[in-house]
Amino acid sequence: MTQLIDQNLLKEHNAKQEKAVTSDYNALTEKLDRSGIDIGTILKQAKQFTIAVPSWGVGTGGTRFARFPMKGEPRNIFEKLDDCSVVHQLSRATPAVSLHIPWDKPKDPNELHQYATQYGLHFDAMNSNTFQDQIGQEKSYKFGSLTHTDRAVRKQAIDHNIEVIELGQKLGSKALTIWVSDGSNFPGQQHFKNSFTNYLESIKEIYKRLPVDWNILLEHKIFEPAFYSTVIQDWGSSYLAAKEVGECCLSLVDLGHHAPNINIEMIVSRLAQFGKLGGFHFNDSKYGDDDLDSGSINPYQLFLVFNELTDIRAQDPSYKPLYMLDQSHNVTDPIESLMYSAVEVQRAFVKSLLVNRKALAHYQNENDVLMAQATLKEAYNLDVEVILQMARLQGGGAIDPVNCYRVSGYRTETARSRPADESKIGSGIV
Ligand code: PSV
Ligand code: MN
Repeated sequence: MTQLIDQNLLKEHNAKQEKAVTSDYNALTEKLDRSGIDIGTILKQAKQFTIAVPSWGVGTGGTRFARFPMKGEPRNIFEKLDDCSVVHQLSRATPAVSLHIPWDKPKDPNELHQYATQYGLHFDAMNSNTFQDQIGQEKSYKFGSLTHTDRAVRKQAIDHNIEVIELGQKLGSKALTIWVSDGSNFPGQQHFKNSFTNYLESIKEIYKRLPVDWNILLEHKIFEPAFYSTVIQDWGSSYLAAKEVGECCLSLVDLGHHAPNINIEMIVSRLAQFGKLGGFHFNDSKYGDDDLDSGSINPYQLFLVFNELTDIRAQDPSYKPLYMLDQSHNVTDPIESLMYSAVEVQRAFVKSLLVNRKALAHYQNENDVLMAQATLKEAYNLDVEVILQMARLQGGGAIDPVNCYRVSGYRTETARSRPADESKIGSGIV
């Protein structure tokens, strides 16, 4: 296995903290034991937790106003995979990468597959892109793609999605995530019913070409770039479409794609109850689709989402929606943000395992409101840092991934070996 961070450096880094971690772990073992919780079972699940990183997340993001690229950022999909491998090597939580096509379209899929395999990485859901035009593209997506009024534009977008599936098959992926920005900026611009009908027809065409062991994940988003109406604006539209299209068509929840104050954990519960929750894009937000780092604004919400997922898995342990980070790292080193965020999501997951579900059910049934909310808070307030540290230590990662990464000098080295691509300085997310 190829590893870009020197193993000796990693060992030295861990050796300095191992004693303290072991002592903290023993203390937490005793504490949890008093509540009848076996820390070993929690640790095992923490070690099994994985979340995919988006290939575009290792580049510096930006807004429509500007992008401030950092030195040493990746210039192609191979360099992106190098960075993803570092995120996984130190966090041990991110063995999968989600590709965006055509941004990451390889000349030779086999070569890309092998390149990922040498790092122990595999490919998660494939993402299609019909929200921007590509050089040389015949029809424009300015007025929509899968929902366009012109059948020829819809066909071009359908063909693109089929091409993405075919590429994904060569790379070992098992899902296609479709987010379309189709919508309108003015009342009257678009016929609501016709555009949704076109969407359904288009997804059905793509679905016909879906391999039997694949899923299509429909991603909704309330607004942007369409500011008056968006065809797949909410989980209701997503659910209706997924139900209409077929069993392997599911909904995907991107945390940042909802109106402020919306109860996302309840959306999670609803979609899962009816067998339609297929995956997540994790990030955080303050105002809209801010694409801030997961858990940086509202970690309690993240915990409540996992509380629902753990509740569902208590009934069906085989249930496992796809987890992916989808963030825009505008002012941090993307590698640091991705490691930190993967750990934040893992933390929310681990805390959700500590909820006393029997007690919660009892308080809910008795309408003991205060104690019901206190039961959730009790788990949330527990400091599980040492479980996460131990999971990484035992899994061969770094006790403190960000610190270890900084000491390694990886970014200084890429800043030297990857001279800046001046053409990428404009605005935009990648
Ligand atoms: C749209 O805002 C989105 O969340 C979709 O998942 C896209 O594929 C991704 O962002 C692009 O960054
Ligand atoms: Mn997303």
